[in-house]
Amino acid sequence: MERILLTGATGSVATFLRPRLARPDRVVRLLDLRPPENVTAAEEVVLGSITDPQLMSEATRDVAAIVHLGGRSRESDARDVIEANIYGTYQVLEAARVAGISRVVLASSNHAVGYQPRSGDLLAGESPVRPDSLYGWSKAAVEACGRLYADQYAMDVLCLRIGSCFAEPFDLRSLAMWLSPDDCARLIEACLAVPRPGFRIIWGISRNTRRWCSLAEGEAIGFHPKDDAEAYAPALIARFGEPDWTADPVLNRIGGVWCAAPLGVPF
Ligand code: 15L
Repeated sequence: MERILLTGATGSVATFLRPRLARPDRVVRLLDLRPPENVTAAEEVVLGSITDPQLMSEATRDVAAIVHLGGRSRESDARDVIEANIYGTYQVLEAARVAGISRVVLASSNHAVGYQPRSGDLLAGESPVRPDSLYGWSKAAVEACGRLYADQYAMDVLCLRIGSCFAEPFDLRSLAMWLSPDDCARLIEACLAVPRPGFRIIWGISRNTRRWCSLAEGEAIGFHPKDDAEAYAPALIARFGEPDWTADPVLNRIGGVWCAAPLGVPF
């Protein structure tokens, strides 16, 4: 029986993933500050903070791999993102090392490179960090900490620059950045299955016709997304108008509206 530790288990991405990660030969251990709902017989619950080393040592017992989605998922003040995302990810990686867990999947974000202008070329998975927010900076630090553990301890650390993971695309930007819940699960399964990947940075987006980011790094580990936001384009364009990908300040950078928001202010 394979046991996977899923942090941030009550968050929206984990909620999409839980039923999709269920396998007859797998137990998913759910870690969160708040109790998850509708826990199945194939799930276990650990309540507490990823920043608590004692709790992390219990949570990582008999675990084969960690999918780390916990921490802040939006802009917040500096102390908050440093504690939850940077220190929290360090504790996850350190607990993994101590427990002998060699595979960790880290939720990074498109906001680690949010200031990258959209161009004709698809943005590579490992494009240089260019955060658009304190949150984006914390995700750049998450990636750097993952690289440190991969280099120093030969761990397999896969950082996912997740786009917009929602049930459906909901605005013009998400025609490019959508990650469907099914493709998100495909991405996690590929990260868990690929033999000895070392350190990777991979875009978490679907096979969107209007995508700005490369799928090559994902395909290299066996992630073959199937969904395409284009199916929603007619309705979204009817609602919001034809996208202007070059002049519109929300649409000409990867991070969209996050680039124009004040730093450290939750929105
Ligand atoms: C993220 O990183 C956030 O966690 C999520 O809430 C969305 O805002 C997403 O990026 C996005 O860019 O749509």
